[in-house]
Amino acid sequence: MATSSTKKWWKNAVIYQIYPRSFCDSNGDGIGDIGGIISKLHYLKDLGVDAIWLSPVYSSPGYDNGYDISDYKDINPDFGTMEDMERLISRAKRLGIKIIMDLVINHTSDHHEWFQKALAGDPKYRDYYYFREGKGHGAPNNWGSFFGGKAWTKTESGDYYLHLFSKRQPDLNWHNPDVYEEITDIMRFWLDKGVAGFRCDVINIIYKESLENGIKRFSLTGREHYLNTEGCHELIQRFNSEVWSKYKTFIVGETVMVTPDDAKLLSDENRKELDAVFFFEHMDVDSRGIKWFKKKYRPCKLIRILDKWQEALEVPANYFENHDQIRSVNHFGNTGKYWEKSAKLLCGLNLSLRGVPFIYEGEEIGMTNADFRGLRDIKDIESYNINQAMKRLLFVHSVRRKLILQTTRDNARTPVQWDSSEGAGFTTGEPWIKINANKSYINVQDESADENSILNFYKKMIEFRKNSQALAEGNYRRVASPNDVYIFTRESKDERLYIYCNLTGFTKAVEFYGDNIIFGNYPESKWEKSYLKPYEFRIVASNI
Ligand code: ISL
Ligand code: CA
Repeated sequence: MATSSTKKWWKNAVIYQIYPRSFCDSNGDGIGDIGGIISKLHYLKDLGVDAIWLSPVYSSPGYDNGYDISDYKDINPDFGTMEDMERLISRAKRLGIKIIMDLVINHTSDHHEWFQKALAGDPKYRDYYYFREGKGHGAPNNWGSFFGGKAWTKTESGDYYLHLFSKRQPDLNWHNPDVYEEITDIMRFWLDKGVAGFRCDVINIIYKESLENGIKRFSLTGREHYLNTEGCHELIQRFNSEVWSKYKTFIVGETVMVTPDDAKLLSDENRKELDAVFFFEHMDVDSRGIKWFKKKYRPCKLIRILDKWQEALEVPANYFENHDQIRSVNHFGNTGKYWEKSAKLLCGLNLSLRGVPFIYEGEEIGMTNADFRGLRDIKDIESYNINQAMKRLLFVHSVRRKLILQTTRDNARTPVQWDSSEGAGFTTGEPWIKINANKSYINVQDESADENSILNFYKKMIEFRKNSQALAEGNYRRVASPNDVYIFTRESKDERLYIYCNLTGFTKAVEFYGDNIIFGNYPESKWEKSYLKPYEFRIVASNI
């Protein structure tokens, strides 16, 4: 058992994700920036967050909003300067808030100096990437890209380069020791500046074992050659022993397509790889293999998935939203009559599960999916590429429109609604992406003033979690899940809590355990012991 002095700082942390482009604009150019983040640090402090995961702010041409980095040691001028970044780190530190940077090392931008030199024929830099001759009339292999289409693009000189994402994001060759030196140097650069760790983008696919053809699949042909490879585990272990362990870091991996077994290997404390991982199974609860094709969401399935991951991992990274997913009230809750209740329920659930909870900007006020008028309002490169792919497959416009609008990542990328003014308090200029008209009633200003708002529920729930040993470090046990109701306990040495989550819009009869309702989104239900109201969340204390 770790004593309080050796205990890792992040074990009981609540982490808030900022997507800088959409958070707060300080200079009226319509793009969120570092100055905007600094201006909201007190807001975050007041909310109770311990750390910020900052989506990329590095230099970038912005084809994938910063997930295409052209200089890892500089800041995108849209977001500010290196001085602004240093100011953010030190101001946050003064408030006791840590900064976790996003680290995108599967690929760089095609504008990165390394790739430019490679294209110009410099052999040193060609070996930083995967350049290969085509086979017959086509690409070197049959791999598919995450964003639809092929994973190879032909260069002017006739050969091809590999990109698992867009053609603007060439994959780095992790077989090359120079790449290792460059990237670990970049990690040290930021850790020396005082950042507290990294969220490692698609970290479990960086090491390609071979470039052979993959088994033909409906999506992501080729993945067996790069998913969770032995070489990837070895690389992460080296990052850990040679760099991360020298600082008090928190490293969370974005690990795509992981199973609980893969995740255990990647985040087992004894293996010294990652501290925690993001899994995706619950995000895909309503998808038919490919996220663009949806099926009906069933709460009992969500419960089964969450329970499985709670059992499998000691410290899962828990989340219901991020910049790649639709808003959680649309996904798992209700945007009509039960908007407020369901947003509070999701808050309660996220913050009661075992692990490290992540809150995504705007989630704390119950922001909803975008109200785009059509495909023309969408900016995301993934949506653009999928639209092209669907066109090639002869999908008609109305179908493409429907499928893309309901799932586009831009649903989570509309500006944070700070107030009900025209620019939503986000900008005084023309926003880079459409602001949701529901800013009129979903906004920080109004919710701050309302004691019963979603925002204040978040504050209370974070505070509750902070003061509860059972929630912070207790064990987890599922009690039952009758009729789409999730009931589990969190228990520490001298505290046992029963957590009740009604994940439906109907009243549900439940068996009642414990003695005393101590927290919930229906404060008046104290006496209704055997029923849960629609989307009711309650915490019940019990004597041990
Ligand atoms: O968006 C997705 C599912 O909804 C994923 O396929 C996503 O592309 C995948 O999780 C990887 O995401 C990360 O890397 C991408 C970047 O576009 C995402 O924003 C980032 O979170 C490439 O760097
Ligand atoms: Ca700006």
